[in-house]
Amino acid sequence: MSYNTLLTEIDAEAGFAIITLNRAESLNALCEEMMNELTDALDRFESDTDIGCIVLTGSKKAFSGGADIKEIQEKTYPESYYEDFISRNWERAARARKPIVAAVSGYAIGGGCELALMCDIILAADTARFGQPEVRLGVMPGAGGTQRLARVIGKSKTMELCLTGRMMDAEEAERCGLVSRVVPADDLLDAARELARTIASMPLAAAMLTKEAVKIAYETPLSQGIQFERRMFQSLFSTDDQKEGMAAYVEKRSAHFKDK
Ligand code: CO8
Repeated sequence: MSYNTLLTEIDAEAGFAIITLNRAESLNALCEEMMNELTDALDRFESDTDIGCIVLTGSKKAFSGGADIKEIQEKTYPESYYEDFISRNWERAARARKPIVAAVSGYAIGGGCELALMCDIILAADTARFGQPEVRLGVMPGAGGTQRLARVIGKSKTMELCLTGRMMDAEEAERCGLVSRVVPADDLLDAARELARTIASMPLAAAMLTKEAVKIAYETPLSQGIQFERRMFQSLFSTDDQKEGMAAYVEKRSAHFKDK
């Protein structure tokens, strides 16, 4: 499958896919076509049972500079409301059931930062810069920024970033828990591939249920989250991979998972 705004690649041996945002001339501004194509690519990789993890990345200069300002600048409020374009194709990454790693080099700002926040793990190059500058355009974050960012880095820093449009660098992003790790820019893709390879080698049901349970932590009160986690944990005892994983541990050998 080929796209106008994305490049895709599958590592069949390791069981992961890479989606590269590919509008470098506009710093990967997230136009409607790109969001539709991203939705399509995610649908495709999610339904491929040989794929256990997806990497989403951009160019060296920009993961993404945000929503395509040139495309949306003339929209009126009724158009924006009736078309509901944000709900239509922007939340696909957030609905993904397989783990997604965002590999961020350069700018991840506005909708670009929000897209990274929809992923499960953000791996940052030392050149990465994150921010929500929408207020400077007379708008505000519209794809989850005020909500997801606040849950991840807390109220005060979210307020500061959203109210001033200030960008933070990779080091600050790691310090406040936005990114899992910072690596030298030249090593970013190798590090993302290695991470995806490791995740994809895990038993698929265990990995997907783990992801679902961690996400629930952001959406429910603690008591409900704990209950959900317990049910997911119990359900994994119905899988062959649980039997194999535990037997391998007890017998001091490597596990051979069926479903990965
Ligand atoms: N939209 C459209 N074009 C863009 C965008 C963007 N978000 N970002 C960069 N570009 C274009 C520039 O216009 C320029 O094009 P051209 O060469 O034709 O002039 C090209 O990319 C290169 O950019 P710069 O020359 O500006 O590069 P610099 O290195 O000088 O600056 C910056 C990099 C600081 C990232 C700068 O490009 C910038 O400030 N970009 C805009 C960032 C921004 O405000 N993003 C927020 C957009 S609003 C948003 O994301 C809301 C999301 C909510 C959901 C949306 C649903 C649709």
